[in-house]
Parts: sequence; structure tokens; C-alpha cells
Amino acid sequence: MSDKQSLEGEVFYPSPEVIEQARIKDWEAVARRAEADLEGFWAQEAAELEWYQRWEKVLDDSNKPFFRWFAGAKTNIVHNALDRHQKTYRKNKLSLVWVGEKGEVRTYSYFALNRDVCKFANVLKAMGVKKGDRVTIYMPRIPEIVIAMLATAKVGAVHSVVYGGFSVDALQGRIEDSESKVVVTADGGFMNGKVVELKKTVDEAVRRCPTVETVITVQRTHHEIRMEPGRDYWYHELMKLPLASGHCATEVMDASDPLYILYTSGTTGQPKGIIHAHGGYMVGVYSTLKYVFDLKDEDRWWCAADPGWVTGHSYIVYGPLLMGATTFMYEGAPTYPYPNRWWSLVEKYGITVLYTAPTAIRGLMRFGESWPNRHDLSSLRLLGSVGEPINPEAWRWYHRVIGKGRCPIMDTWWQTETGMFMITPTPSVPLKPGSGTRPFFGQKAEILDDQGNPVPDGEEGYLVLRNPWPAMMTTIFKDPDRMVKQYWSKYPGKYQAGDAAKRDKDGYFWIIGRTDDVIKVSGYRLGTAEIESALVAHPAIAEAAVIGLPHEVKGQSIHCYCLLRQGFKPSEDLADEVKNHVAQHMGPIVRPEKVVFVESLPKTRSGKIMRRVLKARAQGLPEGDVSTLEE
Ligand code: 6R9
Repeated sequence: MSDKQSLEGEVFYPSPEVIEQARIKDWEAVARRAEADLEGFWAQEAAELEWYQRWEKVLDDSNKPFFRWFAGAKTNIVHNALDRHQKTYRKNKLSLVWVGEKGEVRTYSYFALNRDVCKFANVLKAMGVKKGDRVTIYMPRIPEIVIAMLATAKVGAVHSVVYGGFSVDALQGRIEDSESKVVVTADGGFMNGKVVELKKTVDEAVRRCPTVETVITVQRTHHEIRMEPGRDYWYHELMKLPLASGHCATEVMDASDPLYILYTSGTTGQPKGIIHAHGGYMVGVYSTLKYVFDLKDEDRWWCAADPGWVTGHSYIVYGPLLMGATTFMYEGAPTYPYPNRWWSLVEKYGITVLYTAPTAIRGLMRFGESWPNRHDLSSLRLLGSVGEPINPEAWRWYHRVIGKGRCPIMDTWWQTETGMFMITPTPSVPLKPGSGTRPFFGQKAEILDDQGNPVPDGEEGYLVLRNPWPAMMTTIFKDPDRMVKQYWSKYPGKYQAGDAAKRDKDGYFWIIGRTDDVIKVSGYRLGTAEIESALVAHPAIAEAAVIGLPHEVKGQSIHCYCLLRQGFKPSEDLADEVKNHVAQHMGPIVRPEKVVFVESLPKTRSGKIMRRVLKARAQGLPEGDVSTLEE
């Protein structure tokens, strides 16, 4: 991009007020500095945080693609998220403002959050949790999920958070793979005025997981649950014990020691345990939040994701605390009890930056402008979008109705694997609705064809990242080869993201969507293979293929094509039963939109289901290259 007059298409330029406030006024200058000296740029960012011991090397690339950031350094992300703030005025600043679905409010100063994290860290130690052990966390959106994550990291253990909307099969597989000794959960959660049974799901999952010795349950819904003597403990009772003191030393970690596992969908039925480490992740998340959302001391930051997804890990929990910011968390549904709930929260709590997913915007847009217009949204200064491409209509509505045309929208493209924003504007960058603009400082993106040649601007290809970045995944749990194969092999030395994208003449990137068997339903990342295995576990189904098709609100929805076993007849009732079966086993968000019973599935001669063909047929589009089709 040379100068702003020359940008093509629909462009929103930042106002003088926005530029005046922006931490970075000259984006090009910072980008050039990072490009000229990648290690120097990141070393400077890292120097804003505290280390028990400095690094010997900013980037050790002697064993690619297992890059080691801040090699030789010692730290703990919790030291920077909590401990260091105790020495400053931030001790008395709000770290977390939480609102329950029924309207209860709880607030934590940095002092109080640190105290509760220390208490729970002492509890975990008493339960035998040691450095490197895994702890599974399966909880609703309540402050204790943040406390459990931080306490686990503080003692040097590795958290594996499983999203509370997942159900028994998904939970069991993730506990089993991580070999967790301890599971932290709640009796239930509130969503849309109803109780979500979490403890019951844990009971079922744990029955089949021999590694689990202890289950700790937070009391949230107060409904009756079963407690197994010797295995199950109440959080509030443990926190009252003398051993749960408010002081606990933070474990000293190598920068490359694992901080967490987060399971995410890939091309096979087995979800991948993505590992992020303390040092590089800490620097990447801190720095991206600082530059992209420009957080200042007086901000009230609301990332409306769930802590159970990477967006919540990086930008509800770690990022804001690393910055010493005040983070806001709301437990329930955006439309409960009415579609103005979010907007009333923005007004009441003076939210200054709101970060959410296109599906939520589209969902709220359906109810019309009168709901947001009843509220004073003038506290907002910046908006954000993540999880899937945002369609320009939703972008414009968000910009005009919520941001009143004043608030730039930071459309951030990134992944569980990247840990931090990768393609994103900063507030002073001219925006185009639907584009995440350009790569973050120090990064270079390319659009390549199958053979690895760059495609011309404006044409679709595979999105590839050229440079290492600090918050990159360090490995896949118990399966490092899979990381090399999946991300670093198609284009040697480059990271293949799994997305199709275009670049325009101004160098702006436009994400089209996944190129693999991953689908995004309401921003949630799901693997078709995992859904297919749930389908064939139903007694009526012999074989199944799952695809995602465009959906007005959810972005994509789940369509299942099923071959019935002998003796079963297709019917509406059976289709409903199959939908319920999937929702029960995988979780309510995985409920199929449509179940179609078919006589055959399109397959290659080697027996691979051609989902691409099913997709084309369902949308009445040309089937593309079908030379390998067997039918
Ligand atoms: C953070 C997160 C990653 C996939 C990614 C892409 C899609 C995320 C996006 C976006 C267009 C954006 N995606 N952000 N597509 N514009 N701003 O969502 O991580 O759950 O691992 O999903 O999400 O397809 O490859 P994750």
C-alpha cells in the first residue's frame, strides 16, 4: 500500500480522533522495523514483561519447525498476569468484572484474583498436582474457570480446558488423551434460563477414564448432583481449608515448558492437542492485544467468547491480565431474557472495546436496530471480529448501529495453532469490510497454488505464513510428527494454515474459508470426522458423511448424509432421533441442521468420501474434477 488515496473498493478511513488516540500512528514504520529485524522487534516486546532469567537467544531455529522462542529464559505467564501487578497501583484495580445470566455481579481486584489463584493453587498441590501434570477444566463462564486455569499454570501444571457446550464423548476423549489426574468442573451452568448439566456429564465421562483421581466441583446452580466419596470434592469446602492459604510461590518455568493443551478439530476423527508454552505465547498475546485493541488503563475490555476456545484463552484470560487491564465476562446467552442483553451490559458497565464473532452479530442483527438503539453505547471506542469471515452486511451493521460509525472494527484472523492474531489491522489502518487487512508486525503471508507458486492478486489460493511468530504452537501433544505433516510439509519451511484466501492489489487479505474437513458453526471449530463417528455409533446408521453448508446466522451448519443399515427405513422421526443422538453425544452446538438418508455416497476409487461433491450437489453447483469418482 503506498498512500491512502489509492486504496481500491469500499474503504473506511480512520477519523482524526481515532488516529490521535492510536498507540501506533505510523503502521508502515513499525512494520518496516519488524521486517528488518524480527528478533529485535520481539525482544523489545518481551522486555516489557518480567523474566526470572533472560533468554540466551530470542529465536532458536536449529530444529525447524520446532522453533524455540526465548530459548534459555525462565518465566511463568502467571508471574506477568498477576504477581507483578501486586507491586503497583494495579493491586487495587479491577481485573475481572463478572455478570451472571440472572444479573448477579462479582468483581475481583488484581489483589483478590491473585489471592484466590494462590488458594486454589495450594489446593491443587494438596491433590498431588505437580509440574507437567495435566488438569482438565470443564466449566461454565464463571470467574472460577479463570481461577482454575491460572492456578494450574501457577503450579507449573498444564491445563486442558474443554468447552462446556461439549458433551460426554468429546469430554471423555479429551480427558483420556491428556491423561488428566484432576478434573475441575461445576455442578452446572446457566444458559438461556436453563441449567446445563456439567457434573453429570463429567461423571459419565470419568467412569471410562482411569487416570482421573479427583474431581473438584464449583457450586453454581445448586441443583442436586451425585458426589462420589474419595473422588469428588466441593471447591468451596476445599478453599476454606487451612492448606488453601492466600500465598503460593509461582513455579519457575522454562520459556518452552507447556502452559496448556487445547484440543481442536483437524482432518481425522481424533482431535489434536495443540500445545502452547509459557514464554513465546505470553509475549505474542501481550503484544497483539496491546497494538490491535490498543488497551489502555481506563479501558473496559469485553471479549465475548468462551474461555473454552482459544479466543478465550488468549484474549479473555491471559492477554488482558498480562496488560493489567480490566476484563469483563458475562455468563449467559446474548438474547436472555431479551435481545438487548448485550447492549444493556455495554451501557451499564461502560464497555469500551467489544470483541465478538460474526455469528453473534448476525444473530443480534435479526432482531433489528431498536434493541441496541434503546441503549447508550457511547462508551465504545473499538470493535472486533473473529472466528470466521465477516460478511460485509454484518460488518456495516456492526459499524453503523453498534459503533455509530465512530468505532473501527478489528477483524482478526488467527487460529488455535497460531495462539495470537496473525492477519489484523490496528486502529489507525484503513479498513475494508470483510478483510482482516494485512499480516501483523513481523509476519508475511502468501497465497500459493497446489504446487507452491504464488497466485496472482485477486485469485484464490492457499494461505501460507512465512515467518515464525512467538505464540506459535510448540507441538501436538504426544504426536509431534503430526504437526510437521499437517502444517509444515506441503510447502517446506512455510506454515500452511488450512484456509483458502485471496490478496487484493492493496495487499489486503480476504479469507474465504477452510480447505479441509473442518467446519465453523457459529464460530465454533468442528471436525466433520468427529461428527461422522458419532453418527455411525447410532444403531440405524451404517455410513455417514458430514459437510458444512452456508447458513444465514451460524455461518455454516451441519448437514449429514447417512446410509441406513438393513432393516431401517428413512423417516422424519428417525432423522430427528439421529439429530438428538449427535447433540447428546457431542454437545448441543453440534446438533445437525439436516439429516438426509441416501442410497450411496460419492467416493473415490480408493474409498475416500468426496465431501466436496456432496457440497456442490447440495448447492446446485458444478461438481468440479470428478475423475477419481467411483460411482
Ligand atoms: C481464533 C479462532 C481457526 C479458523 C481459521 C479460519 C477461521 C478465524 C477469522 C477466520 C476469517 C477471521 N477464522 N478468524 N476466518 N476471518 N477473522 O477462531 O481459532 O477456532 O482454531 O479456528 O477460523 O478458518 O482457520 P480456531
